Amino acid sequence: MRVSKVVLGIAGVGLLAVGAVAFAGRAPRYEFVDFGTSMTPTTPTYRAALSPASRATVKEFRIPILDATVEVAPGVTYNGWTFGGTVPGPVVRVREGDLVRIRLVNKASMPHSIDFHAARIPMSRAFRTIVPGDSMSFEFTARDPGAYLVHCGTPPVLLHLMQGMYLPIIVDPADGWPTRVEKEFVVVQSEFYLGAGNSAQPGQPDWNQALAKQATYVVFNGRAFQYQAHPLEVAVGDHVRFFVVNAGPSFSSDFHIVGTVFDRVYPDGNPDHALTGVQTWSVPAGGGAVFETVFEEEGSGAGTYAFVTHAFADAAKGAVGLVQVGGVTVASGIGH
Ligand SMILES: [Cu+2]
Repeated sequence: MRVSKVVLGIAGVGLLAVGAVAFAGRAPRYEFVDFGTSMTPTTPTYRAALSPASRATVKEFRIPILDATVEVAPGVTYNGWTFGGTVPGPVVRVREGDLVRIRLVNKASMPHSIDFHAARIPMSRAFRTIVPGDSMSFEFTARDPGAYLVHCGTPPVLLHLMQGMYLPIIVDPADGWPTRVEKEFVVVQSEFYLGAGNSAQPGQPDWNQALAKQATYVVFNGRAFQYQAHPLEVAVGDHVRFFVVNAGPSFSSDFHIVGTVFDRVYPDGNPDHALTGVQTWSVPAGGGAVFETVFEEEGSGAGTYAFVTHAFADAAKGAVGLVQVGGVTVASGIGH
């Protein structure tokens, strides 16, 4: 996770930067991340590689809502509505038991809101709509480990989702994940519905196309085909964990990696839901799951692998990427 401003629990440091800094012995306790002062990199790709959650037990996130022109396919721009200026918005990563504080600031031109699927909290209070120029704060304890969707819930929700208002939140289990991995990636699937128009201008939403579920693009992390040109990179022998969150608004993601089998899938991202030996698992719109596999020498070793939604009409519209194992050259003519 990109952290633009972290308050570390070093004695004598940080007290001036933010109020309410707390310490547990010498351990850092409070972290403040401002998604308004640094954006998630989206060039050449939205950054899919994840960093661990910090050890802070109180994590505060300032999330600005911004109108932004985003690139949804190579050379195709779109007038989106965003959390933090990118689609998807930034990754929020916390640990089970953490107190999560959200400060939402509406710097856009429309009323918006934010809905955390990982929160147990009255929606009437935390997920209410705020007008441009307004802000709001709420907090919740992350009680349920998993991979969750966060999205704008302002009606019509379909419109706010197809405009790009979503981000993933990962809640790591209190005792950590049951298995060790060398690499972690986040993959958020979503759809875009662009009406026909002047291709030189940023795209606009097509409401009727969205109602008819006729997506123009189905994408991973906001842009069609981006990880074909720039594959995710892992080493031979790496155990890899994928956090797959499906923002929809309307399609399932039938997540599959060509050339391997998932050792474990955790529906909802909860280790209590463990499945073993899985080829494809469907992540519903508004859902998430964790997928684990290993790219080991005696099996799925050095080479190139495709990750897709196995609903291939959707993969053909952009929801396909590559994993490059072992630094080999990406083969031409890959059939996915
Ligand atoms: Cu919105």
